[in-house]
Amino acid sequence: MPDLYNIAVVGATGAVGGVMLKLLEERRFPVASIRPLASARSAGQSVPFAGEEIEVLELTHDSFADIDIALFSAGGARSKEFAPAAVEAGAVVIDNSSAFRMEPNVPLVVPEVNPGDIKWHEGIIANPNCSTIQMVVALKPIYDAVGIDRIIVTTFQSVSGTGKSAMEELFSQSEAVLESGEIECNVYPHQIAFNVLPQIEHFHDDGYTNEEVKMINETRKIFGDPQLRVTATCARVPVFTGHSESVNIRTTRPVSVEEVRRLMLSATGVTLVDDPDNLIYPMPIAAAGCDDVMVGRIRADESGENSLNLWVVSDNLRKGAATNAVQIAELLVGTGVLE
Ligand code: 25A
Ligand code: L14
Repeated sequence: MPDLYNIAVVGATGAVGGVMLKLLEERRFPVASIRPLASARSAGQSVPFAGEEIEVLELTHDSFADIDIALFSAGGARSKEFAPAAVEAGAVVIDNSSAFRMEPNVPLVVPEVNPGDIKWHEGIIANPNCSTIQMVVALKPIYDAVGIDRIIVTTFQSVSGTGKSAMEELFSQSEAVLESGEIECNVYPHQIAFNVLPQIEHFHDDGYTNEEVKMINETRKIFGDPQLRVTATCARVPVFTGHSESVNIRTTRPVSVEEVRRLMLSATGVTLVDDPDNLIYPMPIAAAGCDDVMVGRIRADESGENSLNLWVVSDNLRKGAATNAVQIAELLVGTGVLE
């Protein structure tokens, strides 16, 4: 096994790709070389890495010679087209898009929850949806210690999940509202500034949005529990970074709020932020820039048997995307699965 690895970042000029580069540096990943890849539009620009400016190259089928690990975050269509070429060239792909997540031969991994699943990869490991990741990190300790048989989740998702263009849209619409200017909608179907949209991605025939369907299916796959009852409502809110979630669970045996708090305190990747007397609870502006998932507002739901409510917040560009992908790369390297 080499000591240092050649890493490609596909979508290096995007919102998630930029954080991936930052995290490889921040977490001192054993990097031999970095190859930032993006569309022809961005080729020739440079991105910062470890005090240097590295030139962005155009993504082609020949981009992956000598690459050990390729981190993809340029949308599903690019992953479908280029991930097979990366695998063919001998790289392991960690894919942040939804392209391969539900493929039976592709592990869908959250290191705090199902690290062992990376072992059966055949070249591609999928990084789950941002909203799914933060929810399963928070629920894993309860799932293991107590058992969960039903999850009802409502999300309040920031615009950075859609990419830089959506962040620009929230900014320019906010300015337009405050200055009585013209509102332009290019990324979302309706105004997002000073509004809430109960739609993330397209609608399926049953009335659920694609984001809701992904949360349901991915949660079952990550827990390895196809019978788990899950329902989701996903909404977009005018927040730049950090997704919030109201999570209601029914456990398989009674559990006290105190016991859940203890589980959260000892869980990896979770910070308990739950002090209502001092008005302390998780919020996106506090979670942005952190790798942990913040959990608070833990309380019994007396309307149902063995039921609880939690409020879960995390930085969607970090744990929801780039941090999780880099942690998968660390697992690959640390456990020798790369060989
Ligand atoms: O297809 P999906 O799966 O639904 O994903 C859609 C988008 O969601 C983001 C990501 O946006 C993706 O493009 N995304 C995906 N998974 C995510 C996750 N888990 C996620 N976001 C959060 N969590 P993004 O803005 O973060 O990243 C876009 C990156 O993809 C590169 N890219 C796009 N097309 C490409 C390509 N790379 C190679 N080949 C292609 N054909 C893109 O690079 C960026 O790195 P870029 O060079 O195309 O864009 C550089 C800058 O240009 C701006 N821009 C984007 N589109 C246009 C544009 N400018 C002009 N015209 C455009 N049409 C952007 O601001 C970008 O930063
Ligand atoms: O990775 O917030 O499946 O618009 C697709 C929708 C990422 C977030 C995924 C959004 C998501 C994105």
